[in-house]
Amino acid sequence: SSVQDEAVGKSTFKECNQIAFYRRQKLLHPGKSWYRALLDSVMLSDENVKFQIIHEENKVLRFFSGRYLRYDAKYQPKDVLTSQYLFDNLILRKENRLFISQKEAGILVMSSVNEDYKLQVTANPFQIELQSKGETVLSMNSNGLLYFEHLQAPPSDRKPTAENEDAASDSSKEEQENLGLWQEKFGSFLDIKAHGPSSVGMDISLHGFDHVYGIPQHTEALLLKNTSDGDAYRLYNLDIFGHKIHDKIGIYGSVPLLLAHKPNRTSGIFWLNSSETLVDISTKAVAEHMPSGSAAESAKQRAVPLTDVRWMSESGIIDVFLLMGPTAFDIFKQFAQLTGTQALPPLFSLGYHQCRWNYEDEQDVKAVDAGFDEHDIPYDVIWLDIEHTDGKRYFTWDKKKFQNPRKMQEHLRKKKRKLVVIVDPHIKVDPTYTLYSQAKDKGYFVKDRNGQDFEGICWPGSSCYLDFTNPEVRRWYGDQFAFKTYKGSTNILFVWNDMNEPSVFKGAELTMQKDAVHYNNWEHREVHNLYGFYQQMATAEGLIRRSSGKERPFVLTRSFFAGSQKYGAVWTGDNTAEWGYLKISIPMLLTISMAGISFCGADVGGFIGDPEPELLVRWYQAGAYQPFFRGHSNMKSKRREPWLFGEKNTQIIREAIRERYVLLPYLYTLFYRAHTAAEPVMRPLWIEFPGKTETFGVENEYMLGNALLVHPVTEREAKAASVLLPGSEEIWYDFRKLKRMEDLGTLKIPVTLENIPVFQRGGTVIPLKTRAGKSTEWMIDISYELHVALDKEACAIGELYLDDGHSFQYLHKKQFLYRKFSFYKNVLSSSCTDESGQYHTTCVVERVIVLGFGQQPTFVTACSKDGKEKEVVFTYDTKTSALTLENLALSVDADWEICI
Ligand code: MIG
Repeated sequence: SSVQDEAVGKSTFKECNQIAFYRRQKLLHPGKSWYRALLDSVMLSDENVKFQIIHEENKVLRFFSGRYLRYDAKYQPKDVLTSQYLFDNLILRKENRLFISQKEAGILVMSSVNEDYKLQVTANPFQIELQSKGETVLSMNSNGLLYFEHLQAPPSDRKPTAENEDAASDSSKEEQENLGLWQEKFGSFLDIKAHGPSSVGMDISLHGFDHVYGIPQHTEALLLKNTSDGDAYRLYNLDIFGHKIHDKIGIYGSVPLLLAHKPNRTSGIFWLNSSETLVDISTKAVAEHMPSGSAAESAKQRAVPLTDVRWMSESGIIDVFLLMGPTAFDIFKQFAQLTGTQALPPLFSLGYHQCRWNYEDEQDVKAVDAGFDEHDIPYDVIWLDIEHTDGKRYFTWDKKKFQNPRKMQEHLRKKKRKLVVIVDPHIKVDPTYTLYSQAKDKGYFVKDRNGQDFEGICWPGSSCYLDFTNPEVRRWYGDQFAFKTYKGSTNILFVWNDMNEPSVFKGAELTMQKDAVHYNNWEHREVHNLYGFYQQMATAEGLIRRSSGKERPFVLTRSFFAGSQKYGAVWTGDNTAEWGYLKISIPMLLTISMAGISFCGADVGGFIGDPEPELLVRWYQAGAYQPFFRGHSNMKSKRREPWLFGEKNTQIIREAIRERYVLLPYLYTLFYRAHTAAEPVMRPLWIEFPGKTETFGVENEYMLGNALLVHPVTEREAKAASVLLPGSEEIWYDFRKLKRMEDLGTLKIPVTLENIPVFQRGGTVIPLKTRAGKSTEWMIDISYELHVALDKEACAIGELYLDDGHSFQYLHKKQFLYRKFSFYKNVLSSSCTDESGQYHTTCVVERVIVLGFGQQPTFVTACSKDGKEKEVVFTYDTKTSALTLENLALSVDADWEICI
């Protein structure tokens, strides 16, 4: 209707119903599938199972193979996966090799050798059911929504060119237009589909599950909501300035990984597709689903939840990974086997980052840097936004404002601090700009549908976009970071990739035309969600190469995809300085973390607007306990360095940042675990308490590792916070007062502006520094303190990971320490967790605080493994039951015991 057409013109971003492939797929209603499996065609090899399926109407045959329906001529995002041996990691693990256990009319059952898994294929309609130990976990195509548009030749009367776009006259053509098979309009934008319709889709049912999570990035709640028609979760990387809260439109980054949880099991679905994707979710109660033929089948049925997830992608293949868990930590490992683990960040990048659009010039940088020292606030990195460049030509400097960038960096280096500069993917069209002219000559830009370099407007004005999907372009781009090439750069300079959705001002939905053309002739629509992933990959690899492979890179990206964790950090983009954005940042970061990207954060203070001082304070307190910790503000926002809001607020912010620095040994250890074992650093409560249903929807607090529960205050003038301390068998301790909490469950905890509620879980040991320093590098020699929080059995266990904090020596030379601290029968012992690692440090454990220690001890001794024994000075606080052991001077890199 004309009303609708007007709406299209007015709004910049699409509603689902304005997306043609969505409308096409929605014509297919749940019911009997058109697909039938030809079970006689089954071929079972060591690595996969293959058979054919046929579409009953158009008789198109396809292969179904172990994990995917494959049509080779379509785009597959290969670089996302880290391993060639995909089959090891999927439904069909090698040790679970399948054999055909049952074959009868219309049904084929394959079992794993140990009978843990069964895969039941029903021929007509085609359906697959996955069972684990007799329990149906997942089923595919049970609603018959398997959808596959196969490549076809354009109708001869309608060659896809812009010229005949107005030619459509008869009604069938109009209908065609509405389906958007060969072209699609949005406002004044025309998308021509040179290869015609290529959409794919499928439904997957999760049996017994009504809690689902994941598929970032949206400004939405932790628990995925049921979608209604026209309101699907959208995975399409977009630059939405001032995005709204509680919206299912896609922003900046996408990870098509969904997790489902019930008390005894977590399952995952990874829908590996980099084109625009929509996800419908519907949870309902159904009669309990029993594996057919099971004895329980005839038993009385009860109502159980079922969640249907319908995936719809504009293009590509169906390449879906069913992650079997059965725990959330198993899912994280399985997903990491596919897409890699979090890169181990250089230690400095876990410190505090001070950013603004913009720090104006060298004097400004020096003054802000000095401000931190003057006010005795630790920080590690100062950032330069786009204004530092010569006319938004990245890799250059504004010669007036930054006359001597090297000198400025030498100044920062002496202060043991770093610099991060922004490097965006759009390249100013300017023949005198070497980067542009080289890329142009080499043909490194994305092309438009007519084969010319795609031109869009961005910060520099008319711009071209590097084609990062091309490995040669990535190589060349990475080489631009070489010290020789990037004039004025030094090895304390690191990089921020922004605008890489990519953002194109005046483009359809402010991004690149889908019919733009990349490397190997792939259309942009195929790779859209990977554009930022590839830029960050190129940048990170470039930074590694500039150090001849020695140093860890740091690259922050705004746009991301599955696997981006391998290349650095992400942040949540342009949030607003309002309380609601602080609040939503928690589920947003938790969702990103569950999707494999541990190194994430939100702009502290809120990017757009001016936070009231109280909000800024609360945001610092939250950010201090989140993985990536950066204060940032918009060009139009007032200055907001931490000391600009009066003595009291400065004091509180200083304290929050110091707490962060003191906590770094623990945080760094968590990152090592994220790096080696794919455990998210920031985790929703339910992951730590998978059996406790009351935790499943909690999104106003979270766990940092397994030991700390953090409850940011997100309300103005809060006098109390309603905190859930989960687990009936747990003991929780106030992290600052060191006092055991009397009660469990949901508690009203009084709060002041001074800090936010943080609790340590009984049974854990947290390594800390005894005090903060000016930056991480100033803290290398500062001694350690252990917080040993006892559980019901008066036991505790924890770890410390340590290395040089910046190089790859931990990997190549095994130069690291991985220590374990355990408290058992009144003995605290320090031992080695990984004998293969060695790293010498003169650092000592200075102090140990045992929380929840039953009674005043009479005598405490410390003995090192070489037999030296000494008496330990201690104090015991009867009010809190905290036992403090002082002046220990026990080597961090040696075994020892403290006997109480
Ligand atoms: O549209 O480079 O999200 O952090 O300061 C604004 C300027 C472009 C968006 C980023 C923001 C950054 C800003 N950029």
